[in-house]
Amino acid sequence: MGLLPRKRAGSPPEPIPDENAQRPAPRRNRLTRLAFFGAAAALFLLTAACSQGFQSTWDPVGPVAQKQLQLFNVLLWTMVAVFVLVEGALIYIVIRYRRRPGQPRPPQIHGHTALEITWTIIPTALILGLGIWSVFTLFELDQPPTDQGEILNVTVTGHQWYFEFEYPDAAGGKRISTANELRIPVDRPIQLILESDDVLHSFWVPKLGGKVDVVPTRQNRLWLMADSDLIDQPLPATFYGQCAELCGLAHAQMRFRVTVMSEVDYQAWVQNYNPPQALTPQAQQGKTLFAIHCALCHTINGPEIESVAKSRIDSFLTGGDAVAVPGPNLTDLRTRQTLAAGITDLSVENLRAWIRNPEDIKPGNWMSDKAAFYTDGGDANLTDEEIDALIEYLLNLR
Ligand code: HEC
Ligand SMILES: [Cu+2]
Repeated sequence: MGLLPRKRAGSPPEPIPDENAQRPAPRRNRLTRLAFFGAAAALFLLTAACSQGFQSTWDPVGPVAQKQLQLFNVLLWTMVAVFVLVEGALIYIVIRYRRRPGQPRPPQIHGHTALEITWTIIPTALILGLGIWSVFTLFELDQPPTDQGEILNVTVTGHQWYFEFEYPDAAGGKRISTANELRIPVDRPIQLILESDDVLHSFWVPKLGGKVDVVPTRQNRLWLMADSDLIDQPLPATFYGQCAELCGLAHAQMRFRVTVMSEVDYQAWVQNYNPPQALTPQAQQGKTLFAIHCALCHTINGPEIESVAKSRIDSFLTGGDAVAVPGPNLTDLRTRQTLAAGITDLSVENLRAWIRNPEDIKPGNWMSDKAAFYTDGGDANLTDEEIDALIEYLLNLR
């Protein structure tokens, strides 16, 4: 550090007027400062606690999230090193070469060719290196591996405010459509095609990978894989996802789950999707009510015929008064853990509360807004018996 105060020929110290010499030192309020540092420390601890959570990127369970974490770690620690070096040098120099009372002002020097070159070259090299590595990682994660099991395609559609998952080729050509809970087999690459039929959303499962924007009129791609070596809990294991792009009133309530299953369990789920139903008389009544009140927006009998799905979406997009809103597919509702994009657990009680008045559970949802049996955000125009019959039908209780 002996370089800095060196006096260079031809550049005598420039006198700088000392403006602050006469001013009294400002009084600092110790309490305010203490409160500030206290608040900062509390905030730090609070955010540090978040890293232990269900949506932690520090605990990857698949190769994509793992690669992303690696890149993040390298970027983070390089920058920490730069920060410590630069700030350390700064603090050292400020203290070492400060103006001391009774001594002449230290010489002011401007420009030192060797130093200027050094601190231009080092950051340039760092940024180039990190930038190139980032781009390589991007390319590396672009395509799913072809040598690690059969790739499973899933189309993800973002809706206000839930995600829909379609499996065009789940098994033996069987089509499957579900919502809010994505089921995937372990140790197989999953190729996700991301679409939206209303506004921008963003698909993110912190422990598996992401986030990729879900953009209307576009198809984005993202692949994921759940690695059994990294999952330290028995299967089926659930991981938490979240829409990561502000998409409207209930954006923060737009959660989803990814259930990682063994291949055998996954195939069994595929086989049991939309089973033949033997309905009790009550469920039969529920079926009739469903056709009258709910079928406008929901499907309960397997994936929807594409033209019907399209007309539903078109009517949603072409005007505020359109009644048909694409609602979650309810075919496999009884196999899910949660209701309305992870807001509450799926139970008869919660389902009853949801149908009675969804606004109480998820403010801003389109069901209370558009379904004819809710007038002005109030309770449903349905009797208790009718709601019970609907629940019996939805959960297919026997
Ligand atoms: C105007 C369209 C519309 C009608 C009619 C409608 N719903 Fe919905 N429903 C929705 C939408 C949209 C959602 C998604 C709400 C959200 O999560 O933001 C939804 C969500 C649900 C859910 C939660 C689904 C899940 O995956 O967790 C259930 C259950 C449900 N509706 C049942 C019904 C029943 C039963 C009826 C008939 C009595 C009905 N809905 C009528 C639009 C509708
Ligand atoms: Cu969203």
